[in-house]
Amino acid sequence: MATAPQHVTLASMNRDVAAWVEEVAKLTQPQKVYWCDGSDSEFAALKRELVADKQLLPLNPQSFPGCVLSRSHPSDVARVEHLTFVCTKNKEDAGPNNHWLAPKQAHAQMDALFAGCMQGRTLYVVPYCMGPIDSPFSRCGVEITDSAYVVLNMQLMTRMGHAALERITRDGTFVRGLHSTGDLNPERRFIMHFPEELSIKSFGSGYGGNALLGKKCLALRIASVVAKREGWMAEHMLILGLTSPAGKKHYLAAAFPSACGKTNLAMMLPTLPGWKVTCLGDDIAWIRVGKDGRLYAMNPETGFFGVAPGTSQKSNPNAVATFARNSIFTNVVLTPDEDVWWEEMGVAAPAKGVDWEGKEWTPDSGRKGAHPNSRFTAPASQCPVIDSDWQNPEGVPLSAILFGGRRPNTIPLVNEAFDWEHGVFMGSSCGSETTAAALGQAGVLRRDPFAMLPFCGYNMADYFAHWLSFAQRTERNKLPRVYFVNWFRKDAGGKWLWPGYGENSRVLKWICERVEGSAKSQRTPIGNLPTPDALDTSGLNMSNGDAEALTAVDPAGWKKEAEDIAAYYAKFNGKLPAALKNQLAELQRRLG
Ligand code: O2Y
Ligand code: MN
Repeated sequence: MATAPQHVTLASMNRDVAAWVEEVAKLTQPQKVYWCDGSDSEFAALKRELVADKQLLPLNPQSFPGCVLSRSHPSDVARVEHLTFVCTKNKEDAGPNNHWLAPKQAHAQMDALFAGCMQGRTLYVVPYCMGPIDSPFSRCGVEITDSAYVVLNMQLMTRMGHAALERITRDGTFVRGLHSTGDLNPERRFIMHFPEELSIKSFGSGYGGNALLGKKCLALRIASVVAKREGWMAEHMLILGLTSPAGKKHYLAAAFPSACGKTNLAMMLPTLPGWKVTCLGDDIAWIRVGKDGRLYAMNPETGFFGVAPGTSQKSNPNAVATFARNSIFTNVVLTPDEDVWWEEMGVAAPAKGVDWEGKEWTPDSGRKGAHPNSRFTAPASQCPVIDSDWQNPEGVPLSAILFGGRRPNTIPLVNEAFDWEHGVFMGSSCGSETTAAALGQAGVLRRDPFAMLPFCGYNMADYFAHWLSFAQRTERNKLPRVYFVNWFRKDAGGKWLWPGYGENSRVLKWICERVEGSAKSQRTPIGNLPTPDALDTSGLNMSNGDAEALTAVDPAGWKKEAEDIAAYYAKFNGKLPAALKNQLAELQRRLG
């Protein structure tokens, strides 16, 4: 059969997108349809338009050149897990980890909301590519949205516009993402995923993960399903490069639940002399077996959507340099000098300012100026320690995978898995204790396997099995070593045992030396822990008692931990892989 000339194939592919746009326009009835080309001039013009319309506020061009401030609706400030659904034909496929609706019912419910919702508004067509345009491992989507703020954020966070549309035409497929802010009524807010159709419908929110459909919706929930089918992994992980004083470089990926410092670790400034961290990504990693049998990781995003409060010159100097220009700030304080400010920014609070809700604010007003989930959106290319391979179409080979969480007791500073299965067990038991600020109830342990609980687009028991399957997809000695880290241990009096931030380089050093076979460890019932002298604590002034508490096994705490994991596993109703049940039984046996 003769193949069609190139231009005909291109036109027909564009017609696929155009036909869908036409169908959506018929339903939503916008005043205008605008196709985004992704150019710098388009970005600048859109920003000017929003500033003229007072939807965005320009910041001081001397201190924050090219930056703007946005304020979201006060009811629309974070992801909404209770309103996020995975819509599969069989409920079992979505699993106990997802809210579920039958696709037919979900479409009917969403289409009723979308009917006529864009009247008087512009419908923006945003073609985008997650991953480098020239990488065979990238995946594309088209987001239709009526929010210009979303368009600007998508421009920073993805490869968006003309090149992406060309790639879609070459691929012959794309994920359809339909988004409208609607009337921002929380009663009419839903984020629905249709992994079997490769589509997403999001209504009623203009914020972050709910509205930037390339991020959590495509790159994690939809991609995790595609990855399972195709034999790769879509993970909630940062990727970093670590270079030793001797010039040896290793790449690490790390999964921590939200609010456990992924962005800080991803671009950390090591305190250990001669060690260097370079950043490839702070939130999402797509991982696959490379030609040499090692696991290769790629960041599908092009920007950072980081939490502002707590980000300071001390906690994350590289983030501060990254968002210094061409960035979007959302829900932070505006100072009288047209600078931005937030709590724990490491800068004195202004005597007065305008808070995240647009109200006059003073530091003694008794309320926070910035919303705790306020954000900066900044281009990854501006990060002073961006890795030279961050856009490598093949990704980078991983030497180690880290899991972690906020665990004030029991869990040691660092623990090495005995083998891949034990590493998968560690990932499956990942969890974090809530802080008072987060949920109003401090000290509650929320299990968040692989930090993917809100993002796994299918049954988590099948996801565990998928992770285990990598021991059969390549040679075991090619797999990365697996570690569990915990920067958040406290002593009985509630004092932090570990300084964290740049000092975490001491733990990364031990991990690299383990990978190279030079660091010492002791085999314990819970894993391989550093021997007391193996961890470099020079200059920390740490007491022997504290150092020991960080790297010792607490048998009573671990027995309780094992019971808690067993209770969590019970949620999977007999679908849990036998290998994980064995891991738990073995842990209990070793603990006696
Ligand atoms: O609250 C939101 O919508 C953003 S959530 C988010 C943003 C960037 C990176 N990670 C997360 C997350 O919740 O894991
Ligand atoms: Mn995240």
